[in-house]
Amino acid sequence: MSLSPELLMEMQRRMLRIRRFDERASKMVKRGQIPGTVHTSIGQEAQVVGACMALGDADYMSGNHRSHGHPIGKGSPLGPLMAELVGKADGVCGGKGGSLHLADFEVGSLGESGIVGSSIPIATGAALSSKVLGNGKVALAFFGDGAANQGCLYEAMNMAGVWDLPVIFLCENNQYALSTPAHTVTSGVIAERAAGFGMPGVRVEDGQDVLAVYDAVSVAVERARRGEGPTLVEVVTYRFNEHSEGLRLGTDYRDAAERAAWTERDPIVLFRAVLAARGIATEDELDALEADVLEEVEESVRFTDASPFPDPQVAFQDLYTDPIGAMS
Ligand SMILES: Cc1ncc(C[n+]2csc(CCOP(=O)(O)OP(=O)(O)O)c2C)c(N)n1
Ligand SMILES: [Mg+2]
Repeated sequence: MSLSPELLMEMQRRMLRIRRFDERASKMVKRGQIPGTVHTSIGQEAQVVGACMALGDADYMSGNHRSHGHPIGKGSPLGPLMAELVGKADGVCGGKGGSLHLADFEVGSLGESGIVGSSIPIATGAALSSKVLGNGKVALAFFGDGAANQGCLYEAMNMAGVWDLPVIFLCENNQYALSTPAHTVTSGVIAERAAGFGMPGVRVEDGQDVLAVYDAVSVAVERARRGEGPTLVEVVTYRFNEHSEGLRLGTDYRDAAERAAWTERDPIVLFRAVLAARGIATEDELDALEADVLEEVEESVRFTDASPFPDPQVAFQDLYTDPIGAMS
């Protein structure tokens, strides 16, 4: 697939945004500036950005507990996301959601939750609404290898298959659910489960290659857009950090040699080399991009610092919608 230099540079920019944003969030949570914990996508940026950028701006996406990167990949500005992590009034959800509940409807980010597997029915429902409304929008659900064993995935895949819904089931196989290796709890190959539901199943073996992910998801998006129905895409990747920051699960559940081999395959370093080798940007331009993104993240922290905590009076606002106007 031939992609414009601007698009390729934007992929690198968004991967860098995720990396620097998550590094900053990791520091802030350890200093007590962010309540609770955060789950970073460090190491998984290619898989996130490749999938998000294969979608159109108006398309839908739903995430999980490891989901700062998903709205960033979809183009969300960093300030309101960082402010949300800290619980400030200018956060993207008014400071009431925090790290586990970012939603930015402006970029089609329908939300995320700590309930493993919950992204799946949400995106499937969004795809059903697209089909009923005929608005041409595609929906993508991000979920992990652990979530791939939740029953709701198979209920959703069955329904999406029967109704040819424009949905993509995107399994981020980072090979562990907390400290549980996927091969000890997962029978067979996740992508091959698609066959049981009459839909294509694709396994991207090198999820550290943003273009490989982009290409695979683009095919699925085109199929959905043509009205031909869902696709299951499994992307093999690796998280570089702990399951969540400060969790201290120990390190013995992941072999040191395995970790070293994967950290060698840093998606941002790899793609920088591609951009340079293809003459898309000079080393100086790539350095400037990195400095620019660092400044964007610092600006998001200044935005957060300048924002107040929410007024207690708004605590009970926005808890429920008024779905059919029954209260009026
Ligand atoms: C329904 C449910 N079961 C269990 C948990 C506890 N839990 C939180 S994250 C997690 C592991 C998820 O692993 P995976 O789906 O592979 O995503 P990853 O963290 O690797 O991105 C578990 C079991 C939960 N939050 N929700
Ligand atoms: Mg996992």
